[in-house]
Amino acid sequence: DKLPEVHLKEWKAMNESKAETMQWFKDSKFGMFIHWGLYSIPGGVWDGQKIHEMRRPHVAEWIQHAAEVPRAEYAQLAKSFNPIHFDAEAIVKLAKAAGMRYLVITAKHHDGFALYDSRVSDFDVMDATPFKRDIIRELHDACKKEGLAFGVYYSHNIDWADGSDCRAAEYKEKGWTIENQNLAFGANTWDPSPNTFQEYLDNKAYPQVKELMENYPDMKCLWYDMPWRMDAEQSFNFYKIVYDIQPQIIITHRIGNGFGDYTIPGDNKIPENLDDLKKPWETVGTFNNSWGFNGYDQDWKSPQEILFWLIEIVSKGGNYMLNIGPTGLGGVPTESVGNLQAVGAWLDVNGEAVYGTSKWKLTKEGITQLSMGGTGDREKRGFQFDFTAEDFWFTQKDDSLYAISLVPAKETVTVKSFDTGIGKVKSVELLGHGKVDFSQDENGLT
Ligand code: FHN
Repeated sequence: DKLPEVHLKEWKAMNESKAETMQWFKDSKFGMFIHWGLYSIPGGVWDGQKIHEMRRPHVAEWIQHAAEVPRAEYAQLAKSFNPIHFDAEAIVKLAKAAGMRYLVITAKHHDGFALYDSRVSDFDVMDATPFKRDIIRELHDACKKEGLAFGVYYSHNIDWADGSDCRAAEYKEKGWTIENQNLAFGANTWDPSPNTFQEYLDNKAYPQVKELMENYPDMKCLWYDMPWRMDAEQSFNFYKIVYDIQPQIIITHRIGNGFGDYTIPGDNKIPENLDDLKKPWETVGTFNNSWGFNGYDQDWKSPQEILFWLIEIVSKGGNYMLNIGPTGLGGVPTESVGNLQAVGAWLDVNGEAVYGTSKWKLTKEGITQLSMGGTGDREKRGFQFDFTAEDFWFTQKDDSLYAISLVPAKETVTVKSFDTGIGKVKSVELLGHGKVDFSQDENGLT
């Protein structure tokens, strides 16, 4: 309702071209998110100070903001960006081994640095670094070769190098401060760029998104983030640029102003009230407590915890996109590698109960673990693996119902929700094992 009628009509028509990708998205369930950029070099520490000792959010890709690093000083990092361990194919193979069906990487994060060859900015991997390899191209091509779906993240609003910082004067006038994060969240007020916001959009953000669309064909999704300060016209433009070149791409609702094809309930957030979610959705999650590489954070999610997040989300009908943060040298932290492989081994056996499923009338039985949220705040995660073999999550597909347990059963188990009320069960199979004997009565399926 904030848009002229003509845009609304156009937008609705645009949605129609996305049906196939939308179905692909709903079936895929598990993806890899990659936050990688110049901030991966300091890895959460600036001048000996840890990001947790600075202001929130305590995530390493926010180091420039947290330490109020002047733009020119931060840009110096590019000179030492030489990630010799980066191997696009190895990353793509890791995602596949983990059972992930798609990959989304930060083409440009809030620091404004592009991981690809941009004609409209010198602050990119080709012009500003000794590495001079187009990271987006390499990952795009490796995904194509390996048959993994590909998408990019683009910070359309916040750009500490050239962009949203320019509104500092406006914030000051309104009495907003950096501490009042709801209002001035993400603004570069310490060393504002001379651009106006419109100049940034016209000369950098819109052209860069266009370049991404032209240079990397057959993408599945575009991950816009943090729409604060976008007006409806601007959000619509970001939507249209993508549509005009790659109409099949689906877009996160974080584009702003109600546009977007799918919803992100929150970072590390599993939604409670599913009725609020009008669109297909995806929870994105950190592996430890940061998106960008944090050299001192060893709080890695175990394979069990990752499976908990995945199954809890899938039972509610959503997708889980789990993040890795490669180091400044391009390597993937060992814990991420090992834990992802373990998750993949579980999915090799049990994937049928995950991919291509939808939510059943009940999401789970016996499980008391509550949903959780919070990035950078371990205390809010509060995960404990205290499930039993009779705690189940449910999914469904065609005429099959799936009961998923994360604890192997030693002898018999009863799924109470599969009592005679659901109709007569014809056969029961233990995935990875084959048919098993069962009985069904008013107390459940045993
Ligand atoms: O500020 C960013 C953050 O660095 C990270 O990219 C996450 C991922 O969803 N999104 C933003 C906060 O919502």
